[in-house]
Order: sequence, then structure tokens, then C-alpha cells
Amino acid sequence: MKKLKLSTKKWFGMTSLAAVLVLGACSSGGGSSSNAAGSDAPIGDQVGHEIIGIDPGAGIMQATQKAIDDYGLSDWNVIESSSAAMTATLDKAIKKKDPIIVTGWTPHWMFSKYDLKYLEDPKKSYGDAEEIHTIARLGLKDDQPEAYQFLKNFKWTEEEMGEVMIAIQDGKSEEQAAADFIEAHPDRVKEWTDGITPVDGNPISFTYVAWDSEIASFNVVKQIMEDKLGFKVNGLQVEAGSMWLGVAQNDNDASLAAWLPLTHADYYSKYQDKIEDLGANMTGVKTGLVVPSYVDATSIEDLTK
Ligand code: PBE
Repeated sequence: MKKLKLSTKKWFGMTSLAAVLVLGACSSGGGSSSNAAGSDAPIGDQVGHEIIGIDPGAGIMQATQKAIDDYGLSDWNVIESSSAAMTATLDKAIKKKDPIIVTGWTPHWMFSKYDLKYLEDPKKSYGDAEEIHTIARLGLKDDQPEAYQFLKNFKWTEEEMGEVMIAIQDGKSEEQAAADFIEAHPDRVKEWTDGITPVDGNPISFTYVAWDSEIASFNVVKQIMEDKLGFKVNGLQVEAGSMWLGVAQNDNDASLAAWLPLTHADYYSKYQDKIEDLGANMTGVKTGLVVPSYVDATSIEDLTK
């Protein structure tokens, strides 16, 4: 039994070695994180000219296309994936100390789990002072003034969101992480709910995308609105386009995940007359290209080398 296992392992080992040799012989650069080019090779060769992206609807994917144009990186590819797949790929690369470039943003737990840095962006392809806004459907103010008032009041910080994100990343359920946050911050919850008369089970629906930051904000707001204000909250996890469209079409009441002015500029210009912008729920947020700090590159300009 033991012997059989060993020989199976050996066989697989040989197969993958053969695959590597074949790949090495016939490809001139591919292989996202193999570092076959050696650590003194240009960063583009080290990572096979690949940037690990997230879901195609995310604004950061459009900003990355813009960076490719702005910095003349036409030989680079942005790999579509998802928030979860991107962080899994990053984790794997870091365990092997392989070079890797991902699309990243703050707030995000990955900055507390790993030693990472943003590549400088002198051409500002990723914008400047970015904020996360709450948007609501037209008419929410009149139909559900209590919900409207709470959403107007809800503003938090990167550190606060970080507590929730990190707890989820460490294995807590989304609900438990939100409940713990609420218990730990009674004064904040009171500020946001102050003077609002609780309702009797009014339904309210949010759209959000499965980005780690937005999973955190939705769960905290859901739980405060249900436990302190008597709402019945529904959350629709959708693609970025549908997140905006649902609110613009009046199918859903609000979203906490509008990154402005740059990241969701296209969605904003398309839907601005059909939604109400309730203002920032968080300021000082950021998007860009992110690498482990052991990667030599310091600026997006270095990717042209
Ligand atoms: N993000 C996180 C989103 C907004 C929230 C930066 C990945 C994006 O649209 O790119």
C-alpha cells in the first residue's frame, strides 16, 4: 500500500517535470508565477507579463486597462478572476516567494496578512482621493425616511472596516464578524441610529459585489438595520454592473459600494440621473497595482523595463 502510494507520487512528479520541460521549450514567457526568468530578469519576464486581476466588472479592471495605455504596457495581460481567486493566487506566490503583481485595494485584509506595497502611479491611472459612497434609489427618502436617514448617517473608517474583514478572513462567519463589531462599538452604532424611530419589519434591499470590503460593509449595515431599527434586510450579491443597475432601476433600495470619483466613473456617468448619491461612507480609500515587498519594482513605470 505504502509502496503504491510512493510510486504514484513519483509518476506524478515525473509528469509535471516533463510538462515543465515542454512548456519551457516552447514558450517564450508564459507561466504566471514560475519565476523561470530568474530574479534579476526584468519584472515583466519574471511574471510572464501578467497582472492578476479580479472580476471583469470591477472598476479596478478598467483602471488597469487605462494604466496599460498610460504607461505603454501593450505586451502585458490582465488576467480576469475574482476577489477570492486573486487572493488565493497571491497567497500561493508569497508562500513560494515568487514574484507576482495583483490588482489591489485598501481597505483590504491582505495588507495586514502579508507584507505588500503599491506600485507608485505617477500618471494617476488609478485616480487620487477615492471614496466609497452610499447610493440609493430615487424615492427612498420619501418611501422609507428611516432607512434613508440611517444610510445618510453611516460613515466609518478604514480601521473599523478592517476589524470586520480580518475577522472574516480569520475564519469567523460574516454574521458573527458583524455582530462582534457592533458589540465592540456601541457608541458608533448609537451615532448612526440616533433619533431614528425603529420600523416594523419594513423590507429593504441592497446590492453588493463579493469584494471583501463590500462583504464587510453590507453585513454590518444589515445587522444594525435589523437588530436596532427593525428592518428586514435583503442583500443581493451581483456583478458590479447589476449592483448599479438594480438601484437605478428601482429594483433595489441602495448600495454601500460605489467607489468614486474614478473607480466607478463609468457606472456613475451612466446612472447618475437615476440614483441619489448619499455621499461618502468612507474616505481615503485606494486602488492600484500591488506586489509583495520582496518584489524589486517600485513604480508602474518599472513594468516597461
Ligand atoms: N474594488 C473594491 C472595487 C470596488 C471595491 C476596488 C475591487 C472595484 O470596482 O474595483
